[in-house]
Amino acid sequence: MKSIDSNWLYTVASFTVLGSLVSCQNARKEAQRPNIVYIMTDDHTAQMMSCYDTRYIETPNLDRIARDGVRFTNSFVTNSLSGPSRACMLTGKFSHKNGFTDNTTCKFDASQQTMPKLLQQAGYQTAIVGKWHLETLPTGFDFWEILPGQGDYYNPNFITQNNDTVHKRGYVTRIITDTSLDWLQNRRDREKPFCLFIHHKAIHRNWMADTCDLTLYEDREFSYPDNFFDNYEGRLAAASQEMSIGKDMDLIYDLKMLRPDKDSRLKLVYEQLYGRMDSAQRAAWDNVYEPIIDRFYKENPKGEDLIRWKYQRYMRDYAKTVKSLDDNVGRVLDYLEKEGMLDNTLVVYTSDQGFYMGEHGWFDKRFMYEESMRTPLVMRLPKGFDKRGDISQMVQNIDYAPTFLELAGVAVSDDMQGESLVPLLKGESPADWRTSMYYHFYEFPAEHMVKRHYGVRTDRYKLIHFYNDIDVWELYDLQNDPYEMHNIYGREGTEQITSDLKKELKRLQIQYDDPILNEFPIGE
Ligand code: SGN
Ligand code: CA
Repeated sequence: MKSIDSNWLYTVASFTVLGSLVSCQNARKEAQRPNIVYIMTDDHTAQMMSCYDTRYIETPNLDRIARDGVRFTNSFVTNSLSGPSRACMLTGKFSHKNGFTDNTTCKFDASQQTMPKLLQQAGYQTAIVGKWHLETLPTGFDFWEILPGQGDYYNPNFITQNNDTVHKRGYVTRIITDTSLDWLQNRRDREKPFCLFIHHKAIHRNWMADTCDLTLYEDREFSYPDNFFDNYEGRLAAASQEMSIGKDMDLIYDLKMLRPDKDSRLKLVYEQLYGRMDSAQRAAWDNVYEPIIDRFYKENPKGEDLIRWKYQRYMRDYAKTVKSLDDNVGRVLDYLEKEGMLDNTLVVYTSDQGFYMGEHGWFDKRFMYEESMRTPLVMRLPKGFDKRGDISQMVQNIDYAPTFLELAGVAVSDDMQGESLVPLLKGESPADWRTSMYYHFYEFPAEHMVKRHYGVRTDRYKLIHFYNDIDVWELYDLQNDPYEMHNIYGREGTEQITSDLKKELKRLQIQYDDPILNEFPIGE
């Protein structure tokens, strides 16, 4: 067992003592153990959060968490995809250890050790509402209500604990928040501390906003990232993806340009989603989109004009979808404040990964490049944690499980591969904090066609090996080339850096016990 700092925590043993007086004291102690509200969204990237990036939109409620608490400026995932990311955070282990390497072939082994199970054993009430995406049903939660698969934005179905499917009317972000607040107010055991996961479907593709937000951002012209028109020179894997706004973004499914006489690859899927709306929702929808559709087919942009038009539509729809999320996070914060619970609660806001907002001409994620390897992470801290402002150490989503456990006074099991962030939340700067990170993406061949790859990132450099149907290395100097446009692998003068990074990569593969090392042994 890893040691835990217990000067303000209570030992697990104390919770088993019986007797009315003692249980009364215990209730008081229980009330002091911090609660955890862990809000995770889908595909919400730091570029679209004003506490990280002021170029595009405003997110006042998310910024409120950062302003009152801490903002991690170097927060990363280990495998940039939904299911894998969720499995990493539940287990505190890399994908090759928790078994959930990709969305298409895996089912989560629900019998394995997870952070909510350990919290539950230590007397926490645990709950999850929203996106789950792990194919098997949740275990380790006292209460759960999850979306089937990706779920729907409008009038979604939920799978409930007795394995029923219930149909709910309304917009998914609001419904997930309503259910979560209802659990907090009416359904939990108030004698126990709790850990509540509020896991949103938004802002996943195809970015359908709530009816009340549809008119927002329509007059805004978003600026283009410098590498919007990228030619992928020297980057073979980047050249062969299928996630480009120009080539792969669907005019009807992604951008809502539905007209009976027009066709597209994903038209049918969009018609199903559109068909889920009731007449009032559809009227509000059509009211906004019909004039845009008319203008689009009349003006009929082509070439670069069309790509720019697609980008503007994409940015607007994504921004509108964030609005509901920001508002609903505000509702949760207001509730905790009103109930006097904010000071004894860790509120976490993060995403299952980052996302491309036109960088390299893309949407989607998967690559170990910065925009998708990163994920936003802000926290409001319970009392006793004085750190405020930025935390710049490199952290990964495998760190959440050990963090929540240490916070709850539960020993972190040795087989967890993440590190507890508690020292950072206390304002400490541990001398032995990680100086490099490991990454491994598996889902290929699959949608978007991002090739399998693994690699190491340090403060300054990134080394990536793309494998499977290719064998290509990439090296980036993040200081001189922060947007990863120049692959300098094999260039004269990079021999020492490359050899040091390969050594570090091998060290990490051994430390984390990734069997890929046997397939592609790294020499001395
Ligand atoms: C769906 C999307 C993809 C997306 C994956 C994974 N296609 O398959 O664009 O990359 O989910 O996303 S869609 O046509 O169904 O919208 S993840 O966040 O769940 O991993
Ligand atoms: Ca996602």
